[in-house]
Amino acid sequence: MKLSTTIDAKTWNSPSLFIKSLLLKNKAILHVTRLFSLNLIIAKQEMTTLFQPIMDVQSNETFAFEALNRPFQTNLFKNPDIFYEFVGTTNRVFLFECLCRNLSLIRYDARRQQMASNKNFTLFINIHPNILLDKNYHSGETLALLKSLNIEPEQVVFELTERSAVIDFEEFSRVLSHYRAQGFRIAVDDVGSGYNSLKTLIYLKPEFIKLDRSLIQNINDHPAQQQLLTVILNYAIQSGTKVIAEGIETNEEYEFIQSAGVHYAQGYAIGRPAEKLAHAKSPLMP
Ligand SMILES: [Ca+2]
Repeated sequence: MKLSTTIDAKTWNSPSLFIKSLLLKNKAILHVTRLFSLNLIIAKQEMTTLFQPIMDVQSNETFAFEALNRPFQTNLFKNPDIFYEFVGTTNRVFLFECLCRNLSLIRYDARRQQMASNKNFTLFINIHPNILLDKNYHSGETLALLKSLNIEPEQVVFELTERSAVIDFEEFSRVLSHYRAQGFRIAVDDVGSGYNSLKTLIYLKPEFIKLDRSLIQNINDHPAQQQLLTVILNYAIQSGTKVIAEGIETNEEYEFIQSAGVHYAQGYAIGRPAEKLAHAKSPLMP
């Protein structure tokens, strides 16, 4: 974004043009300040990594953790969504994603060493679909890091959000098969929140479907959400895909998805994101 420092005569004489030009200037200043802040965050690795448990609904055991990377508190980004949206508009996406992936793996390894039972859980890592398409990402860097941490690729699931548009599905599914050949698995995130869910699922054939919170919220009271869940579950069962219900916050939601046959659950009622690896707990257990 180019930052102009002069205001011409025409703009001075028109109040609305003047205000518009001031707003544009403020926007440009905010962008540059945020970019500076992002560069610092990357350089100093100022990110906290939290782990939220995912529970096997049938056995009530912790099945996996999702790694969530959050920037240290900063006034420039009110919440992580605003931060991540901003990162997506910059040319630092690749660098930033690589940092987050490395932090997630290294910190996961450190935390599991601290557990009494050093169990090898599955680890879900959020990743921007475009990163997997980037030629530079094809290097064996991830595999080398995993090897040094003694984590098998089979334990890692790349979680792709469908909010980021996948334009060329055929090219993308070819790239995914490259990662699958190395042992990685794929989850599609936020299913049920957008319009391209079914297309995404059919082309990408993920091993896991993560149902969006908007589909789960008060599902016990909403027949339309229940019907959509049935459609997705039937598809999942036929295609050998496992379904994870995200955003479980009440006992009623949990009971409903359990009796519907959903495989896994995640949400505040099961376990909040935490710096340590804290086990999932069924909300129905005392
Ligand atoms: Ca996610």
